[in-house]
Amino acid sequence: MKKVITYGTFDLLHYGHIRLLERAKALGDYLIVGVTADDFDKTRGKINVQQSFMERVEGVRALGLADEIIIEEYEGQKIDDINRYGIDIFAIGSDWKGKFDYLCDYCSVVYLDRTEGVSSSEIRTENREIRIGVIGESRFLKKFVKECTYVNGAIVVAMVTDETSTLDEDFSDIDIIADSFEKIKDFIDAVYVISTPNLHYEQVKAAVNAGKHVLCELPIALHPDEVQELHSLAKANNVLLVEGLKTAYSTAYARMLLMIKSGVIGKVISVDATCTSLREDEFSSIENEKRSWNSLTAWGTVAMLPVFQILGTNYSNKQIVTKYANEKSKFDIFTRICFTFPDAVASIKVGKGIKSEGELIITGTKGYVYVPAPWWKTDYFEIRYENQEQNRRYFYQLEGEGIRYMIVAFISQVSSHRHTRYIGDEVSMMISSVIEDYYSDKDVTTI
Ligand code: C2G
Repeated sequence: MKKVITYGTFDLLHYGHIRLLERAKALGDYLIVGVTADDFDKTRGKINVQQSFMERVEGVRALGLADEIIIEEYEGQKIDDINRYGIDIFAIGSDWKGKFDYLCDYCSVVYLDRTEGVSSSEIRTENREIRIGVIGESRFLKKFVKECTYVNGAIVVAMVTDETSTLDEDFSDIDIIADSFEKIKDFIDAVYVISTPNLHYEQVKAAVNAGKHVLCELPIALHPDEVQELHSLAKANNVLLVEGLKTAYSTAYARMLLMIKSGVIGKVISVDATCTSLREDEFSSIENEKRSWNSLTAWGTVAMLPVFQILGTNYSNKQIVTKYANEKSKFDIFTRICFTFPDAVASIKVGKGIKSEGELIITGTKGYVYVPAPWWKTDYFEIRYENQEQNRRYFYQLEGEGIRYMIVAFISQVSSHRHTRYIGDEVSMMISSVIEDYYSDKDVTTI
């Protein structure tokens, strides 16, 4: 009996896949199809896969061509499979020509002509092309605009900025560059907001009222009641208002939260997060400082994320210690906040204008989680115990600092019209509430 094996993601199964499987089957008597696991696809840069693993397997199974379906989970597995299943022929589409010649040592390798004119990527793009308008300062928008080019179905078609005359070539593919939202609103389905936080409320409100979906960097607004109002408004207008903060969308960060929730370090007693950077911008006036991202809005939002996601939002008291660049502008070059919860504590240390080790440590009754600097670009973490032999290390691929995953999540939520909360409303509101307290000098000591 001649055994044939082939592999693929088989997302949104189409004619090209079917023809490939038919021809692979015809090469022998028994066909094994390896369907790639979600994690394996992510590590090889395929992050836009739309269907779940089970849906993809079901698609292949329903065709009735595979005699056996297996999961492809790791690099190098093909050699293992060929040996284990006694494979005679490895077949794959011609887009992989040459890439699998190394398997010739184990079985014969056949490249089958790829079917032209059809692909999962095209289907994904056709299904859900979301036209995005971006709002904010160009230096922050650069990365977002670039990352959109890697995400099927996300196209940046418009931009709102004050810098219309000084934009560089990174923005040359954007059709409409305007100085107000009114001028772009008829050409877009959604907006991404990364303007300075004092502008978020008005901008998000305008977008939501115009029926646009919104991805807005935290804080969504400077007051928690405004955040709540915007969420209600989004609901009433039947659009999505999604909290943006790249860390929350990284696989490693999400896995770390799940592990902690499942009790691997016991009961969490303390969450300690540090995020700092030096000031890259020179402020010409207090007015400019007032309008810019200070330590608390730029870094505090990031550092508070694991605190509230792990310990919840019901802290009983907090102390904010801050050092202003200038008291009038309330631009803090350094802020430390200690939170006390009923049975745990947390501290965040953030700064724009100081430098420290940007690590995250989560202390538990059985062990602790250590995420090395820069922890907010989470791709790696360790679970450490008293007995070092039990220590575990985890690594997950992170593309585009996590921004890419945030865009993928946003696009798929918009096209399925389902709000999957990576950052809960209560976390978002609590972050705004701490920022509100800071601006109203509540629980604040200055140094
Ligand atoms: N295919 C094809 N014609 C198309 C599209 C895809 O012949 N128009 C083939 C591919 O060449 C591949 C199979 O269908 O052999 C599955 O395609 P994908 O789902 O895109 O999977 P791919 O990323 O090619 O995965 O390590 C190798 C991978 O497992 C193959």
